[in-house]
Amino acid sequence: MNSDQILYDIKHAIHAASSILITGQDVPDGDSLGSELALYDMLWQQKRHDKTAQGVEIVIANDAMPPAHYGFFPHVDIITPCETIQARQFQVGFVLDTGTDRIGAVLPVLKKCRAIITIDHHQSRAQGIEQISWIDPAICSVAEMLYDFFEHPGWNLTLTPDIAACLYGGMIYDTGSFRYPNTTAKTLRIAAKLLETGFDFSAVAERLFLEKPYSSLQLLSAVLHTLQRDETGQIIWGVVTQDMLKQAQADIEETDGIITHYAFTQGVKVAILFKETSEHEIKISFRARGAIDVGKFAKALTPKGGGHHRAAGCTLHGSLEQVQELVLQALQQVVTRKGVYGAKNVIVA
Ligand SMILES: [Mn+2]
Repeated sequence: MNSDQILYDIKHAIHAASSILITGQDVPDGDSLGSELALYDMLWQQKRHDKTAQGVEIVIANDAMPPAHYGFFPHVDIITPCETIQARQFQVGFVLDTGTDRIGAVLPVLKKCRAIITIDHHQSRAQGIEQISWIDPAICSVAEMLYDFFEHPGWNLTLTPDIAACLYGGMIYDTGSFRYPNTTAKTLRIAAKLLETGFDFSAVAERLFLEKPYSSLQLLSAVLHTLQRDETGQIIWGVVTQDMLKQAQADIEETDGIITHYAFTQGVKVAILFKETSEHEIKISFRARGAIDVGKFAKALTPKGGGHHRAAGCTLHGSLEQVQELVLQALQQVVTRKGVYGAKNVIVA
């Protein structure tokens, strides 16, 4: 089904709905959050235009509340804590920027919805319970996908500066400020349209990428001290332990973006950050340059892993040492193109 028809279907699905849930990644990133907030305003606009807004409730809820550094997004305070909606029922549920397998404690609430709609640009998320899914891995961000609603004949929407700020935040988050190869000419044309609304785009970029609490810099410094490379210099990795977080007085969310500080080291094909989220749970981020598809690699490690060709992640259980050894050995096979690990093929791009 083409996106033109899907947008009509989505409009039809929300028309009669008097309660709508919007969710996304368990811990929302810049694209997930910006897209949720933009969609919230868009749905209200459409419902008001259609005169079906009377008595309607629209709720945004994620497994975790947005990390504090996203506090600059317009109306971010409307987000509802997940605990408070557990007993609730919504008619329509949107899942943005992830699959239904990555929304944590919102899943039981979502499952009660009469219609589930996914809008996503990841390649490898589990699907199955949606009535409508619009998945396009060729598009850089869900924020960019949402812009299509503004140009669609079935929708009557006005691009406000607040919506533009949310979409712009999502787009620059997922394209590294239009530097990654997922950026297209269309991405930049959309960004230009967003800028025309007059929102303070340099403030959005500053708050997303530059401004950091002192604790984040302490943590960054500690992680850079843990960096190691394999013999070939093609794999680089760093670690975050619970002790390091305590020492830096930092939250786990403050690890966001640290990997980009070393992912572009000369000669490196894959960068990894191992994060000890609890004693036996290690969250792993991957960044790749070149042919290796870390999205496929993460999924080969564990079915819940995945992401994009160049940026992906997964969670494994075990001690930091065990998980590091397993991942590094598997990746070594891929980098040296031997290509197999254990009984299972680990994908070579
Ligand atoms: Mn995204």
